[in-house]
Amino acid sequence: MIKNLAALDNGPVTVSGWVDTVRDQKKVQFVVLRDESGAVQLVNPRTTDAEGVVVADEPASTISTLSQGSFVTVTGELKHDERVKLGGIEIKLATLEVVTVAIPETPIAADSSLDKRLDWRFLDLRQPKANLIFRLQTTFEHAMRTYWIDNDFIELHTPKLMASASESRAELFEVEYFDTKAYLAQSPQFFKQMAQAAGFGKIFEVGPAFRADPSFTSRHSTEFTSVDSEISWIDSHEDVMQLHEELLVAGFTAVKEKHGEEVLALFGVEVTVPSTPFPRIPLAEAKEIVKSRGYEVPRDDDDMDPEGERQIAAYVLETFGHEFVFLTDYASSIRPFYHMRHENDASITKSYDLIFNGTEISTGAQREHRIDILVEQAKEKGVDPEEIEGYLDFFRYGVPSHGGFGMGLARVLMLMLHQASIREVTYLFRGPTRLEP
Ligand code: AMO
Repeated sequence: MIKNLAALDNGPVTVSGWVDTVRDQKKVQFVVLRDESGAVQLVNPRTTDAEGVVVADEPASTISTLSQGSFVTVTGELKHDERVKLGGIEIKLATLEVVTVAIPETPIAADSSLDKRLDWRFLDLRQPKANLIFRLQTTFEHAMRTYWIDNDFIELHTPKLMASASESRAELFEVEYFDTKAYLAQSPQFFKQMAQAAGFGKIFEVGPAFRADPSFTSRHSTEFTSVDSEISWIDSHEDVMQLHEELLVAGFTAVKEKHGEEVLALFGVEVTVPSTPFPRIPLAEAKEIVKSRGYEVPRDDDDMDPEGERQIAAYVLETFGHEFVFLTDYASSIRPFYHMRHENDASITKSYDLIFNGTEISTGAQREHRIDILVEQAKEKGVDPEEIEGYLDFFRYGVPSHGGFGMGLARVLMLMLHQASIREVTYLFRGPTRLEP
């Protein structure tokens, strides 16, 4: 790989990569060769005859015809030279083999529309910024996984084909399943709770989730990677929030250490490891705060709308200097039946949404584990207990107090890197009109 060349001594090398630029000068040719690890300058002094006239020999003739993006393998002499701007090394060419000639007309350019770039995603992903996004994602996931494993969590892989909905029926993908119907999992919700009935205690899953959401917002996709965790023996949703904080601190610390400088250089963004505890504000109070800032909340009895989320985030940043805020105690009327309600006020739930840089990245809650109350809450929400018999059975055999959260991985990356759309940070985006590539 190109990045390993810097550590080698002067001498013969072989390297492959994509042609980035060609400077075809009279006496010398320069080629910048790139791979995912970096770039190196190739130099080819032209051969001249006795009268000083340039001779058309190899590899000079081939270099003159190279199109950008062609994939080549070269051999030559590596030389360390501080004067070379690109990494202080260059390769004096001996041979150049063209493996693939790129089609000269590149279908996308830096100013192409996002949609066009997504059509040609494999070319789009060659940009160093895109490459960094997915290396960063790997680091972030790895750090979370290390946290879970160090803390004795069990990793689950739950089925994505289900017999019933786990969240709102409105966003459900139905698929033919032999002579019956199946649904794509919107969340591992029921299965991660089942693990508590099974006595697993602490679990996590990073896997796909599907939502038949027809909207074209910058933060929704029809398939996304959901980061889920669920724990038993909790006193309240406060325990879930603490787990969530520790996990994010682990993830952000690793990202800052490994990629902080690159993120600053390529995205102009400083990665900040959040301090704990994150601010916590009950939803009703948050609405009063944004109203006092002059923002008209569309509905008092509904979720915080996207502009409200931005307003409360701005308030939290100004007041506490924090990029995260837990909005807690959502009204029971706008939460799923499985959220536990407060003992002294059943109109509010022991739940939260986590807002990061002005957008929701997660929902979490303590779950209702008492079967009678759970059935009542399901009926009240219009969920037919017969349809979720299998789920309700968990609670007929005793489940400890428990809670957990689901977090959209791409949302975290989008907000961490100040990207305008989830499409930029999703390897292959899926939306209402996009099923390819
Ligand atoms: P919720 O429906 O709020 O909660 O989803 C949890 C988180 O998943 C992400 N998310 C999405 N990301 C991209 N595109 C979408 N269409 C999309 N929908 C959701 C968001 C969101 O905050 N079962 C509960 C979680 C729990 O209580 O454990 C659930 O799914 O980041």
